[in-house]
Amino acid sequence: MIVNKHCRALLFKRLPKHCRQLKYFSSSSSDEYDLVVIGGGSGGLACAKAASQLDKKVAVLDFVTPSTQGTTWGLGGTCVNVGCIPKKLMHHAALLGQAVKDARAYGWNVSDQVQNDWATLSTAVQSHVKSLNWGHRVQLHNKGVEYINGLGSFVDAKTVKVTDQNGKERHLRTKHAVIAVGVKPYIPSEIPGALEYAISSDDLFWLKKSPGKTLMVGASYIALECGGFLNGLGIDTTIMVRSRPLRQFDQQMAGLVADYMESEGTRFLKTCVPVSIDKNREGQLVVKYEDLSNRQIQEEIFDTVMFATGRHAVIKNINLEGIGVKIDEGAQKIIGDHDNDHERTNVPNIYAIGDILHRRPELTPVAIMAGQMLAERLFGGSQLQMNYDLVPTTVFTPLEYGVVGMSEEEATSKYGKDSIEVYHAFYTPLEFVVPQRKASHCYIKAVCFEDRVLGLHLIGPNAGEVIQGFSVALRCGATWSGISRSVGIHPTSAEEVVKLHITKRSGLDPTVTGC
Ligand code: FAD
Ligand code: NA7
Repeated sequence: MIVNKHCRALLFKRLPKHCRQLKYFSSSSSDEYDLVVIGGGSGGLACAKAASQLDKKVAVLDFVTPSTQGTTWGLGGTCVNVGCIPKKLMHHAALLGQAVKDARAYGWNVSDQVQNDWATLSTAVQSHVKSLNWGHRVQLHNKGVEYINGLGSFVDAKTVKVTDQNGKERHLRTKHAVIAVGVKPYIPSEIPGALEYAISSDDLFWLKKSPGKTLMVGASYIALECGGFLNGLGIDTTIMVRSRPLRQFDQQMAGLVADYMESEGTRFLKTCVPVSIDKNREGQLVVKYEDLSNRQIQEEIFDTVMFATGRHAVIKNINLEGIGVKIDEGAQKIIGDHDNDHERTNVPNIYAIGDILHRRPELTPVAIMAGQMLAERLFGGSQLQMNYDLVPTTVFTPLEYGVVGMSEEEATSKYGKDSIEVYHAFYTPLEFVVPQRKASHCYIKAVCFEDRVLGLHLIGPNAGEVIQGFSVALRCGATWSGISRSVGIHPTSAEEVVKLHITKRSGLDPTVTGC
């Protein structure tokens, strides 16, 4: 591990006593490894730990290149530092704001002046993230993985060069290498002022001050989630949509998610794109944007502009070309699936996992499971391959959208409109009734082909919790008749799934009434 003397002493002091007695930060005696993992995020850490548990000599390299605004963070990768974890905590903070409003109707004496304090929230979120950074270090140590805080690149297929932040180099010889370098936010550099003045999700969670009036550019899940919680925290939020929201998801569900956000006060600038960003004398951002429907250019002032315009791979600096690892030129991602192994590249001892692997879902549990299964295949005699089908996910917008399986569009294009059956319902979560919250966007649909459930979609509170259970059922082969003969748990939103009985084809009103 590369740390300066001062840091080493500091870190050592903060360790629990039993750990201090061990030779905690020793570097390895020789630089020959069974496995070197480049990238200490969700996938890389999981793979490194699993390999080490199988008694292999493992090193994991992690290096955070600062964001365009100079934000940097600790060990653990995107999910821990600038992704799932801070995002879900801020989403929860916004939900609490809604809960406080609802509480009045339930008899709580709550002031009308309830406000969120960004500094308190972000400090709490950051301190949790830092505890996770530390936890990862301790876990690596306990599992015997060598952590090296340096940038990895290939010298040849069996040699990885690590460069630390002071430019000091070290060469590691390894039997196997795993590339788990993830992807980074993409900000279109052709928009004048974008790189200079705009932030990305890499910065948002680390802002010390409230972002103030915010423009969110992009309309996929990161834009909607971040825009959703900002608005829920009481921040003036505008989302700029180039084509349509959540383009990669079921479009009926996407429409409901965005409509609900709009009805709750998030402003949507539809079919618009930014043209330029400039800073005025007061330090605010002057955004020129084009309305694509009438080609008119407009101008508006914001305190913060955030781009959530996709995430791109940054792999130029690891010398894949030099060692002949094939990438998809368009996506700049690594192509796997060699020799019937999903994560194997065309170079036999080199593998890729997580977001950097071409055509795989960019999700933490996917990266973790792929990493663990790879280690078990490499060193534990397993032959099991990661199954990338039926991966569930949730968009943590103010009304959450949980999904597993196909969208209605995908099912229609694969099986034909007449062959699929869509069961659906608009339902009212019981907790919405007392505060008279609008429930017109709480919706469930199951997309079926014969007795197979191809896709299950749910919009409503705790959608992620609900869909996780159903995704297990689908993975275990649950059929539509099996689900609809299951007994519900009353009164829950999840029971509405097992109660679905109205088909779209029937044209009957799908609104649930009564118990
Ligand atoms: P990462 O976690 O990105 O880790 C890669 C690591 O490698 C990084 O630390 C990087 O700095 C390091 N690195 C890069 N190059 C080098 C190099 N040459 N040498 C050394 N180190 C290097 N997923 C979910 O499942 N649920 C969610 O709710 C969710 N929310 C998200 C919200 C946001 C805002 C974002 C941005 C992402 C979210 N994701 C979510 C996606 C999730 O974070 C990623 O899918 C996951 O982190 C991918 O893991 P990984 O191991 O492939 O890469
Ligand atoms: P996505 O899913 O790639 O979506 C990018 C969004 O940004 C999408 O709404 C795009 O609109 C929009 N976009 C892209 N470029 C521009 C420009 N130049 N101007 C305006 N709008 C633009 O990115 P996310 O960051 O949300 O998610 C990253 C990944 O994480 C995603 O691939 C998931 O699989 C996991 P469009 O729809 O193309 O018109």
